[in-house]
Amino acid sequence: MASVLIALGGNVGDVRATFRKAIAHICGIAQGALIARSSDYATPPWGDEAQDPFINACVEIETDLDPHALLFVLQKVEQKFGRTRDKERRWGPRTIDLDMIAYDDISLQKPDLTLPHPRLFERAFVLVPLAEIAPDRVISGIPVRDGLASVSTQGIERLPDTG
Ligand code: PH2
Ligand code: MG
Ligand code: MG
Repeated sequence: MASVLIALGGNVGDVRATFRKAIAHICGIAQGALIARSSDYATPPWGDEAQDPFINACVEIETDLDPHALLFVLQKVEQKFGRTRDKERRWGPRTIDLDMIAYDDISLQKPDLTLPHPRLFERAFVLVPLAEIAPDRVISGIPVRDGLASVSTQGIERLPDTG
């Protein structure tokens, strides 16, 4: 089984409910096991500031699917929960975005998938939830906790558990 880290983000609709359902779907379709799930965080919009705040979280799953098969699953789940890529602007509002951050220690540069995620260490909204579940994981030679220490986490707030 491969250990895969996935970042979740969204700012349209009941994002926390969407996350719960999406995680269950991912594990079901990918015949994966949910190993860890971070808290949900409210995060200031990055890239395009003229939009609502996002909610972000990260999960670790184990799966036998290869990276491209898992990418296909993530895209299917995004669509199921209302993602409409053709109508979106870059960095703009979305119901759910599912990004593969790391797949074991695999490095991959394909037009549709780069592993590890190339912009991970610029994004506090990924590093904060990721450091909650995988602080010691080394990605692109950098421990996640060190990556987190080198970004500003201003405006990011952990949301209370919904039970
Ligand atoms: N996703 C984006 C653009 N900006 N900002 C935050 N805080 N969180 C996101 O997940 C996010 C974003 C497009 O994928
Ligand atoms: Mg993204
Ligand atoms: Mg994405």
